[in-house]
Amino acid sequence: MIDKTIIEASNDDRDAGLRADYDALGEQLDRRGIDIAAIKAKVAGFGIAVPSWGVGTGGTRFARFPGPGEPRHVFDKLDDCGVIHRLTAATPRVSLHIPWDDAAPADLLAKAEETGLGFDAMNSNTFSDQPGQALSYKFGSLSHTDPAVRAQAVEHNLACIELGQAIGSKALTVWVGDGSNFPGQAHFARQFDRYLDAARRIYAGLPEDWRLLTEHKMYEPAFYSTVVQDWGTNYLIATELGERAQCLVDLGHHAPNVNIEMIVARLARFGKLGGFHFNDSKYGDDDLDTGSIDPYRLFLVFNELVEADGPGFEPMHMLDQSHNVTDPIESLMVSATEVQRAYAQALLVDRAALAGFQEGNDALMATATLKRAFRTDVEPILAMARLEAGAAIDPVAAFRASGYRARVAEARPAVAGGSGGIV
Ligand SMILES: [Mn+2]
Repeated sequence: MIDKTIIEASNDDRDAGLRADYDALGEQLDRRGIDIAAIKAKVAGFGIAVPSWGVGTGGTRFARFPGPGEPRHVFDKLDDCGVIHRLTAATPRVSLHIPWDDAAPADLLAKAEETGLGFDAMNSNTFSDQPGQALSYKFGSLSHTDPAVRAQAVEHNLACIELGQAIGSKALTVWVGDGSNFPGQAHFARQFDRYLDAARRIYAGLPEDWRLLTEHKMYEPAFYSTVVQDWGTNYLIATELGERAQCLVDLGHHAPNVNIEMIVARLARFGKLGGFHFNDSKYGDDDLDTGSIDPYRLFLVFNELVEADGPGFEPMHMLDQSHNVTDPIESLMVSATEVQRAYAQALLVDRAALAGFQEGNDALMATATLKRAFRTDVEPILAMARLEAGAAIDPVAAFRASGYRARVAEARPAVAGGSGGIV
């Protein structure tokens, strides 16, 4: 995939500079009572899952402009995901989407072994119709008025669990597009009751060591009302279903300016924070690259995660974004790094000082305490963690030097643009 000598040559050019920067940062942190090696060890152990659908070029409902070497199937996708992990050492797992990635478990496991990857949460799809499907999801899936459609959607989710079990996954993520486009179209209470009833049947099929993560989204594809529209409804679902049901927070699935870090703190406090889909946005569910618009918000989310950390607190972390104008591999590498950066910055927060300022109502110093951590350039920590793991100091530079994209473009025929983005 990526020749070892390419990474080594790329790192040789940057090694001395990195060590000087790392030592300087280490001295600075030492004066603040922080052990840089401890932070680096935590960053090195922090993995972010890559979505299989993220390595293909995304799009909007207007158009899609594919790049060269688009993955043709799940095995090409795993190759690309393997490259991302090889160069960043930050993305050890892939999240599959069924039926897009459906394949024989033995073949998936063999490819995972070859690419050095494992499998994260399984994702079901009842928001679009598949070829040969008996009943349509046009008017909903788990909350559909027709019990036969609901049964079909439940069966699909159970099949996702079955495949996931065979490949070592431990969670099922469910997002439905169910909702309504007109006032009066759906009866809110009855529709939600139908959803809960169907979700209970999925939960009943969940293995003991699995979690069911439900993902809320404010709007789209339903534009008047959405069945699982916000964290409040999501919390109700997780509470109704049981202990192994938790909420998944996709950063893009909220109204603009919503205080997501506070939602994170609330869900964490009550044991219902199951995981994340990281991305960034300016206006809505933009699915822009993580940290590209508001890195401070990402940091504030991680500040709450570090604050809530303790025994049994194990939210899952995955990227979920659409790469419309960049090479998806490059975007995913940069985004995984941005997640690690926010985590490292959050680890630098002086929590004792912050608690003191909070108790003393010193708003200015409390916020300055956060800003001090956020302003610290932790890049040498991230880069050193990569170097020590045999990955690249500069993943994008090494990727471009490798010629991987041009190589796979020869093997993978160009695909037509078409329409249809990624949700
Ligand atoms: Mn998502």
